[in-house]
Amino acid sequence: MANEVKTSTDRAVDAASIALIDKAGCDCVDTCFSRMDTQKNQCTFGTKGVCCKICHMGPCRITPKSPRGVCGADADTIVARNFLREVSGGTAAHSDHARHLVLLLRNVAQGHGGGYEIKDERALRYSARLYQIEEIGRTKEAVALDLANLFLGEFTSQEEPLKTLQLAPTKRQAIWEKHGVVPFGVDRMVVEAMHRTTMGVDHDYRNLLRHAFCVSLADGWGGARIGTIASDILFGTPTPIRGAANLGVLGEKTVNIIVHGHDPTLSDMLAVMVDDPEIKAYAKSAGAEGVTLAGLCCTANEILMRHGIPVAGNFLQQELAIITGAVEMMVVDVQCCMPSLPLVAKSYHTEVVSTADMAQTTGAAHMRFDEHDGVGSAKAILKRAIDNYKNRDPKKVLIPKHSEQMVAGFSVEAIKYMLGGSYRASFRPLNDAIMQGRIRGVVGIVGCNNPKSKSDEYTNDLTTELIKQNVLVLKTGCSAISSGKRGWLTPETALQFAGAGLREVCEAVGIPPILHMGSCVDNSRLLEAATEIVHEGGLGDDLSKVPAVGVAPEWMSEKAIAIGCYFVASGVDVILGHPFYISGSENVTHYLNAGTKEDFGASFHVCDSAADAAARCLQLLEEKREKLGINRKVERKLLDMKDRREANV
Ligand code: SF4
Ligand code: MSK
Repeated sequence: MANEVKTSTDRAVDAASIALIDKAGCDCVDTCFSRMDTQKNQCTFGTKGVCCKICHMGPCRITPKSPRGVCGADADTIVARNFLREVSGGTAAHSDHARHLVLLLRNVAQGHGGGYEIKDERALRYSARLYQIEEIGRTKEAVALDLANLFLGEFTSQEEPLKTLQLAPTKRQAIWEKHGVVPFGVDRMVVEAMHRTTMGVDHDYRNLLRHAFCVSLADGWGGARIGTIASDILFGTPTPIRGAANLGVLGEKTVNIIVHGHDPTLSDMLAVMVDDPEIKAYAKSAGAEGVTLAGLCCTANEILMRHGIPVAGNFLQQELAIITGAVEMMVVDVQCCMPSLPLVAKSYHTEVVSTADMAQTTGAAHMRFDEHDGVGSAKAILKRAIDNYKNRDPKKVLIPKHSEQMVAGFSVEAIKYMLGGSYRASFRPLNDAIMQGRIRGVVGIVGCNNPKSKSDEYTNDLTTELIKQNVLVLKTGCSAISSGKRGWLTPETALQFAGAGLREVCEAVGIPPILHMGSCVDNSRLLEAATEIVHEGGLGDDLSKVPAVGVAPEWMSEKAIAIGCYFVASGVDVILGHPFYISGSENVTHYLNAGTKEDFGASFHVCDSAADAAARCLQLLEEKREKLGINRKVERKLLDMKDRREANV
């Protein structure tokens, strides 16, 4: 397989990507696709998870002939240690993102918000009540300060369980207690993971995996959830909004600026300042018709959900965006930004600008984003991009014509509102539709793309099959962008492919059968939605009973591993399009793919095709429906004469 010559149509399904992969070839520019080929056969020790370089007696690799490392660690220990470190990496990423937002919330509350404000006071007061913070009769700043301080305590708490866990159904909290996975402060959990996995500490694979689930809960029911709450307060809780997706959103005659990464702080300010008269005039004076701001990856999702800013693409399109030759600046913040971007940019006029001190790349210009002067920082970045417009070389420009309309912004609040209106906002109609069988269940499709497989193909095929089978699909991250690029995130388009029951419900309430719920951090919204379903009643008293499944078809990031773990620990089965690096340990593999079912009521499943994943989703949903007793079939009985006489027919 590795030596097969791949064409652009083997790499991606969307026409814009295909055209630009071809252009990269013509322009002699390396991309992740060509580098994937250069990597050839990837390391089998790494793939199995049996390579250890935790101490300098190693690196050690486990083989049948050398079943233990120099220190005596076996495959179980090494695989479990590596896995825990990956979960911790993902948790750290989501949670550090959240910490920045909480610090900004505190600054705003203290009156030095640098142009930021509390946009959603209702969300602030609602969240305060969730955490038993008195809000009636107090200013929003006072409430925000208490909430921000409480959130900061969620990171630093030493022996107090996370308060945010209490947002989960009580039965689930008891399961976490029983299995010893209740996390203390996020920071402590991640530090402890690093301690446990250093040489000579925790060697019991079960104990290591237990901590992996504990750390992941500090993410999903800690850092990630806090990140979403803080974003909603600062930037507004998303409501359905129209946007567009794919590289065709770039302008021929406008200054094109792409924001890429995850942090909404800078991108939200850029989204506001791009409409500033001073910036518009500056662009005109540079000979452009205006400025097109577009997003990539989850930064895109954040500003799409709140401002309708168009999405240039998902993860594997970041280099392709530069290859259009029409991007004046790519502004990167944190996470998922490839270090290759400045190398690709060398062949064009694009300037790659890093903005976070903790995330710099060789070859990129660094313009530190100062949150205390958000307006000033944003204007400086925009003006520098406009200054670069004169350097665009028309001979190098290829903007594909492809982009599709989409609707995003389905926060839990928005879904509730759509289902019940402002007076009776609730999940009741959804629960009823699931109980009646018009909707078979809910599947969350999340995560990245990965050049190991054809970009977007698995995700799109799975989505198609599920909605056909009357399954409501919730999406986040780059997976949501896949559907957007396909044009399937509007009620008009996807409904024609939905099964009759799903279509009927979606038409009645006016929602698409595929709901874009936000960024990777917003996977916490999926858990929030599942919790609403439990609280609404009729579909079990715990998350593990709800007919719901999570799928990460084309995942690549450690963050996806953390997300998968907190879904499983929450009782939601997770299907992976390709496996974790754990196959070197039968025990670890067995525990994650089966053993967790006993502990948490859910496990991981690996399905290497969309068809298999769809079949497994449906099987898991039907099993849950059976257990709930909502698959009751009306027995058809042929009446004999006696029955007829008794029935007086
Ligand atoms: Fe080798 Fe053990 Fe050191 Fe790992 S911790 S590198 S297995 S000696
Ligand atoms: S951006 S983690 S590639 S979803 Fe959230 Fe996309 Fe995956 Fe990054």
